[in-house]
Amino acid sequence: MATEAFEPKTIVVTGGAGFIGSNFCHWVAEHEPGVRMVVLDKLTYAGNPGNLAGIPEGRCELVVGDVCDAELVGWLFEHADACVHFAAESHNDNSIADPSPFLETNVRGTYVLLEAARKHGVRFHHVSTDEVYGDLALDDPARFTEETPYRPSSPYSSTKAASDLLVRAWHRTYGVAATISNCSNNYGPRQHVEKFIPRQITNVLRGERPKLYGDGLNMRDWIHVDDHSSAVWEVLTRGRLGETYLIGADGERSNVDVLRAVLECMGQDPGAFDRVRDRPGHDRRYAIDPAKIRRELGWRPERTDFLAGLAETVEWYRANEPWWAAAKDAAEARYAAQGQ
Ligand code: NAD
Ligand code: TDX
Repeated sequence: MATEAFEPKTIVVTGGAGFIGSNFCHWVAEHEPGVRMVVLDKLTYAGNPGNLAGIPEGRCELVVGDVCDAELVGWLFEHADACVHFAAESHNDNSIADPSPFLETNVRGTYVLLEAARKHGVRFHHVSTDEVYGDLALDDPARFTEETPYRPSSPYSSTKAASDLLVRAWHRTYGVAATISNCSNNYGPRQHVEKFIPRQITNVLRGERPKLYGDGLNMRDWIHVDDHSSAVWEVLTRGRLGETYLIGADGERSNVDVLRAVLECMGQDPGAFDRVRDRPGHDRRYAIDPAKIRRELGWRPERTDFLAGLAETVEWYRANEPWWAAAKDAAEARYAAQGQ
């Protein structure tokens, strides 16, 4: 059963200027009034300081820096009691084009943070992905559980798997007070336009046709980012040390169904998309069995109406073109170079 609640006062949030990290900071600012956040973010192409706008003064400070910078990390950990580690290179297609920053940030960065957590006695929550378990066949009745063997497919997911294994080893060998969560595909506001749902929404907003990889029958298990935030908070504060918790919201859908839903939501013909070159090694299906986090921590997703969440997300991108316009040009230039 869950240990006594841990009540952090100051949390280092790595990658807090990215999609999920910034939504987590907004969630904590709203739900946990006694907590102060220090965001450590390198502001890569995926980080945007504007993502933290609107969080009240004094609740969240941004430190621009690299999780691989041991001196900086050590200094921040001296003044914190917990770290929630979101920072990563997070996009599969980029990892296929150039794996090197994935090794550096996802593996070495996690190592640097773990060493600092060990030295300073900081509680460490590692945010990971269901992709470490590889993929399932479309007709497989199984879903991933905490016992599923690791079988990552892409440079991205293999570096996330490596980082998970480091966390497990640092807990067992050095007693670092660590937990891990592996979540399914997130959607919601502030997601980078390189990712599937925002890429298609912004294509339609620009009068361009959405792009579907391969046959589009690949399944992803969608969760609203706010539900991911509440689950991470539960694991950080009430999870058992050394344990892994899978986070999912029973949201399996094929890519082609999601794409048709985006088009319909935006008043377009649901067949108005292009099929493009498939992703090399493209995982077929991800699916999470969230029984453990529900049973042990009583966590439940609240944003389970996918079409309502999608409609809100479309409205967010419609209202925030200045946020995404430049990133869109750069992402589409990368896709064009890859034939996608
Ligand atoms: P993102 O790419 O939107 O954001 C990553 C953030 O990390 C950016 O702000 C970037 O500037 C920062 N960053 C990158 N390298 C850094 C470094 N060396 N030092 C400091 N900061 C650095 O990613 P996201 O989609 O928000 O994902 C966040 C985390 O959640 C990742 O660990 C990812 O593996 C995991 N995850 C994502 C999903 C998903 O659906 N997006 C699902 C499950 C798990
Ligand atoms: O233009 C596209 N067309 C398309 O068909 C893009 C960008 C993607 N796709 C497909 C590929 C995937 O099957 O859509 C699906 C979702 O793609 P991504 O948004 O790139 O996500 P995915 O590869 O599933 O990984 C995501 O979920 C797990 C996150 O990017 C990871 O960080 C997270 O770990």
